[in-house]
Amino acid sequence: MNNLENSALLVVDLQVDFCPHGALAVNGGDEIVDGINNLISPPGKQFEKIVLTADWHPPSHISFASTHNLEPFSTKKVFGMDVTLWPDHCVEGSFGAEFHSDLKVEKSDLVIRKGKNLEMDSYSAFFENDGTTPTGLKGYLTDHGIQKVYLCGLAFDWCVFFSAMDSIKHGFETYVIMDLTRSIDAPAGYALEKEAEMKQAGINIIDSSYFK
Ligand code: VGL
Ligand code: ZN
Repeated sequence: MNNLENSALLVVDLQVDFCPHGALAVNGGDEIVDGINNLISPPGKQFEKIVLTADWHPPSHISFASTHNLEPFSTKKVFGMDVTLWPDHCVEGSFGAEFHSDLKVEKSDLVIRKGKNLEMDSYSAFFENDGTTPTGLKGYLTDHGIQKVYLCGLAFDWCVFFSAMDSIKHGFETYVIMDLTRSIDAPAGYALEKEAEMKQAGINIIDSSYFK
């Protein structure tokens, strides 16, 4: 096992709505749960901190297509910015907002809920989409001396991508565990572009075999 001192595992949005049959289902979203559980409670050395994020929106959230009477996956200018509109998903307190029932939630140190602001989405686990409103995750990690962040979860090309980009931008050595993520990939090829951007930014793309 690699040295996991000063390392945190960030499990992004492993929720019912992002798994098959969910409101914003990501292909194969449920296939990564066992592998993530193996990292959450391995027999040997463990991550210093395990953080789960939950996408958590109020009803009529600005990111919902239904709020604007538009089609899911269309875009709209909101306060001068093009935003992607989604099916209603991860509504606060709903079944779809719950973590996948097999996820070892009990082993986690912190749960960050994001996207709670009615007027602004938050793809990143660190900052809302204005890039400046903090979720508190950065403070938590630095308070605990975390230097390395390992990301997995859903979706690779949205919330994992933005979280990883913020992680490296704020000085954490950053790793994305590729086989423990899945992509929305709409339009096709989008996920590959995001992967290239991450590599360009200095993010390490690894596989869970790295921890063997
Ligand atoms: C996500 C779209 C909308 C994600 C969340 O978790 O990747 N994507 N909300
Ligand atoms: Zn969302």
